[in-house]
Amino acid sequence: MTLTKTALAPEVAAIMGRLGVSADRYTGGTLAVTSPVNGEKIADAAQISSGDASDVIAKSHQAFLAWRLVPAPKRGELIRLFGEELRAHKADLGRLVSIEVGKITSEGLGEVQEMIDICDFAVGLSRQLYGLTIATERADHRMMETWHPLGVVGIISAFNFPVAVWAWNAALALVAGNACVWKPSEKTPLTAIAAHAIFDKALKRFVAEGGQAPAALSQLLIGGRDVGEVLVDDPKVALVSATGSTAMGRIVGPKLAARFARAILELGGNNAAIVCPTADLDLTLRGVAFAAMGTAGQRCTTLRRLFVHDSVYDQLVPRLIKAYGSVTIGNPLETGTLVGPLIDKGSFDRMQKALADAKANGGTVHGGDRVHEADAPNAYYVRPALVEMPAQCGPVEHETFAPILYVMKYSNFDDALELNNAVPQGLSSSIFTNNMREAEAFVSARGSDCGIANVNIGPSGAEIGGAFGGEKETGGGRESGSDAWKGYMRRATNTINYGASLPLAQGVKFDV
Ligand code: UN1
Repeated sequence: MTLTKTALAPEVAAIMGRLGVSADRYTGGTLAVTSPVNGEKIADAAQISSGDASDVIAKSHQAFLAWRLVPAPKRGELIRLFGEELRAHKADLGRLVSIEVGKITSEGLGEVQEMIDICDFAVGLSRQLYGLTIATERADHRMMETWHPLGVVGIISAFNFPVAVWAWNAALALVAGNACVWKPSEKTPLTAIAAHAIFDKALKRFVAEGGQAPAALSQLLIGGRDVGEVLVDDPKVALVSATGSTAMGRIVGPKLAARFARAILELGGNNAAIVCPTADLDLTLRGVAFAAMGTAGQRCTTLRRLFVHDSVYDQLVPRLIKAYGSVTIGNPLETGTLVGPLIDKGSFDRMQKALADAKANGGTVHGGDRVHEADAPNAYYVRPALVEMPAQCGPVEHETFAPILYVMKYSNFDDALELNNAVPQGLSSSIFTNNMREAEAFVSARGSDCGIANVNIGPSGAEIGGAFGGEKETGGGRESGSDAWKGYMRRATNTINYGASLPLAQGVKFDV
């Protein structure tokens, strides 16, 4: 390990320089940024005041009024260029994600790939913002629906996907004809500044090629909670898409509802997998290991609860415990590392508290201890924890954003289904089985109640083509693929009379 010897601040400056970001954006500001890789301070980002944030939103609204008039396929051209710029700068942005968040190299790059993928999707979508033509009961009439741009879209993103989740929202919102204002996590301003600089390159090219795009089309607010509140409360913001904890959603959701604004909420997950008697245990082992330990347990889709049939428990669980004991934990910038650091001390403390609670509830804890402390006293590396629990109780019912996998035995399939659904969260879920009846039941109406239900794949690592989101305390929002774009547009129903008489619906007579 060479954690303390890894000087990251100069590398951050070099990356920012290549992306054309001026140093005053990330030095001399009031928001200290620390890398979880070694606990080193890597930047002091400049923050915006809440008063200035209101001005940004007002400018964004002006930008929306112009952008909504640009034909959607032309709007798509801007996103095509954004995808090109992301491809050109993938290595730098991916590396910065690894430095600022502690993701291993392939996951840092994967995050940028997810941005590229959503750009490709949005470009195609820009020619497919279809409405229906609907049969009308009246002669010489036509009824149709049209989809129009909505307004200013506020995007609040979390530290764990510091740039991809913004891109999911921004790419769709922009082809839909909206303007965007982005408030990233206070823990990840650098990747936000960098990603936005890449977007600005695309915007410049678009304008240079004759495209009509206002400069304030997409804006970035680096600041604290007060700035997020401005975004949530401003009547000019038509939709807020917020990713984060359920606690955050409980504050943001009612505020938006009170002013009848739209909300897309992506909140906590507490994702489970059921391992059935017929499961391919080699595949299950790999699926569980990635879903539970990948990204150091810091995905909202991370596998947190595992229900193993008692007939295969003794074959699978000892192998899993072995994998937990041997997984490579360390510097995420080094090849071969599979588990990087937790984001900060708060995260480590919450993990230790959950493990103590699990023990108090009769759990047997494997792993979970801090590692590399001597080498990097200000960074928080942990061995992922596998906890054998006697029942689904105590900390198992809560989301702890750390690599803890609670493992429980079951003997009856319907009981396992019930346990899958018996938590307040409803994001992602999965089943490992080769029994067609179990697989189909799991994805049926009586099966998993989550927004994502997978078969023979863990709950994490979703592609952009599907709608992403979950039910219950997860918030109900959908982002990314499928028809999630409809959440970023307003629908108008139009009835057009091309005849000379005026028949009223439902046979109503009103002759004056
Ligand atoms: C998140 O953790 O905030 O399904 C999003 C996945 C990713 C997205 C996760 N594609 O793991």
